[in-house]
Amino acid sequence: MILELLKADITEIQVDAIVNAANTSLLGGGGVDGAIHRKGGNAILEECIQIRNKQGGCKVGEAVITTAGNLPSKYVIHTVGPVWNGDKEEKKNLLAACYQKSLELAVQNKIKTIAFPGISTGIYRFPKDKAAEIAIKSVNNFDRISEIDKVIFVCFDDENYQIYERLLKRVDLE
Ligand code: AR6
Repeated sequence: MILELLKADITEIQVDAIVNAANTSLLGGGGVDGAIHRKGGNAILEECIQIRNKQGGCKVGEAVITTAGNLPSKYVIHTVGPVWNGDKEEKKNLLAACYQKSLELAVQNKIKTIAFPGISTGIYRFPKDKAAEIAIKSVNNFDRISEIDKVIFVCFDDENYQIYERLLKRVDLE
């Protein structure tokens, strides 16, 4: 598995699946969620509504999959990150679960290349350094990671990019 770091808009990345930092409603919102629904078009929202009708949205720490509409990727994996408040240990575990559940869905759908944004590090205010550490560890610890060819961490802001750059050089996170 190759780990890559990019400073980019995730809606422009050509991979099998991009991951969306969604909310429990699955109906879209701001941040990366807004960008994905805007550029991906109505097909994504329609599939999200179908999932909502079937299972009532998506819980924090869980993930669901749709096709990617007009985006260059094939799929969008929507996961719901935790809001950074209350029990911080619980929130860290929930963020790790977002990466784990997204990767499980990827493997189930034979996805070989996947791009993650910094889940919860925007509107949900999770500290970026802690979130990046959890993201890297969760990917490295995923038990079926050998079935994935490439994981890309896509950073939108300089701060996140620099944090990932520093952490990815550290061997003790592997
Ligand atoms: N490409 C890549 N990363 C992006 C992009 C983009 N186009 N746009 C933003 N980011 P956020 P959250 C980064 O707020 O904190 C929504 O309203 C951004 O810099 O999108 O999980 C949902 O509906 C940040 O590092 O997601 C939820 O209600 C990261 O993506 C709520 O926000 C995540 O920021 C979720 O909040």
